[in-house]
Amino acid sequence: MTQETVAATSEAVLDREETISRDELEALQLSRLQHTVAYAYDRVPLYKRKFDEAGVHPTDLRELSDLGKFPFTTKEDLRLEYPFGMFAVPQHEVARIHASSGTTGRATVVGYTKKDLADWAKLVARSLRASGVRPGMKVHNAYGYGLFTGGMGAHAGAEALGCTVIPISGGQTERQITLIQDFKPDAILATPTYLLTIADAMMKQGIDPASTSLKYAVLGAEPWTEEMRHELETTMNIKACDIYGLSEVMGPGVAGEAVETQDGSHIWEDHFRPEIIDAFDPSVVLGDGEHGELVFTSLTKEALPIIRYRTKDLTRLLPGTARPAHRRMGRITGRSDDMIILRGVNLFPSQIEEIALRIPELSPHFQLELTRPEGQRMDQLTVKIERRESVSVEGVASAAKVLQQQIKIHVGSSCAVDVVEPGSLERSNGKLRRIYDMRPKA
Ligand code: DLL
Repeated sequence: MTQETVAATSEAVLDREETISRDELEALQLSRLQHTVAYAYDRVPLYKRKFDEAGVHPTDLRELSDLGKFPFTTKEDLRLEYPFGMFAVPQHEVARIHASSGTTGRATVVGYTKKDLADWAKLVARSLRASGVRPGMKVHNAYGYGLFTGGMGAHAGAEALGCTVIPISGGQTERQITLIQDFKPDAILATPTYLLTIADAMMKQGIDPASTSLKYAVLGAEPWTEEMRHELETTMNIKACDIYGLSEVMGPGVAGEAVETQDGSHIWEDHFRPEIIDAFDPSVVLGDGEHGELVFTSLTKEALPIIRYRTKDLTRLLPGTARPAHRRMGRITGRSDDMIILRGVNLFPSQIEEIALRIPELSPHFQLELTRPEGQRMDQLTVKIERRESVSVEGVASAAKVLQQQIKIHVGSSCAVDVVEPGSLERSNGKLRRIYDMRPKA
């Protein structure tokens, strides 16, 4: 059978939990939740202490809404319990460890039992399948391998689905292109900005990115917009879907997007119970459709059960579509700690991406610089953005003005726009840094 027939003929066989009713799913959530809070209380001293301090006991969880009585867990808790204080199983039962890079403080360490790894692989497989990937396909995995959960998490999921995995990791862009040309993968897994780097490098080599064998991309690990989806889909002639996750909750595959609807990632609610809270008043749990901070409780994890983890990701919950029982998450606007407050106006890099990509002369390569000019009390935002290769230097003067005006209209803040030469801004190998804060430290 050729690759084309694999893609065209194999109908997706869904997990039973993907097709159950909302009532059945909520009953499953309740029993798993009751088990998880009791398990965490009995096995992790931090949870026992926090529950006791808040005056709640696992037996208080009688219905799903009772979860709101339980205390939150934060990244700070994981840091304070560094390295293994939050593990609920003895070390010999921990089959794998991952960790955050720790560039902004102590690393956060997470662990998995063999069963956790199997569940994780199943959920990544489910996400990839939802996004169009099928058993038998070749999958080029450009998420970084190592302590970051992206590479190995995506790898195990693609293997579990029955794909042929090409474990290239992030970086070495020239080599990525050679292997895409030679191995002819059907799908690519990468951060959206790294896929952009690859497409860009192809064009520089005179290769049309739309001419490769790639048909699907499953992208995540950083915020991206509908405009970026459109950019990547048209440049590369692919279908691009979202995959979401975070190491503290599991890794990639907490939620995944269906290729037939492309309307946001379905949260796999048989394994995670999501809530949206008011980021400024966390005691308020918001209803579906309302914007706020996403909070997760794990329902099946053994090594690191996580209760009401504050992700800092800002989004909203929407009803399920392609998988009706599982709610979707809206696109992540940004993280509450990535929000720029510029002269009283809140701003996220994704808003700039959305606006810039609607201006044909401007490329998706941009960065935001925050400065406080000498002797001034006001902060200054400069959007540095590359012009498209096809547009002349003279042709971009008006585009810069349009960007400035559109930011003023849609975001409400004044900024400077500096259109720079193609290829002059830093490219990503994984998660791209968009914000450069050069303001003097207080
Ligand atoms: O980035 C896990 C992952 C790997 C997800 C590969 C998808 C693909 P962390 O390094 O712990 O884990 O970073 C988690 O990245 O809280 C979000 O802020 C952001 N993030 C992850 N996926 C998305 C997405 C991995 N699809 C943090 N859209 C999260 C927007 C995302 N932001």
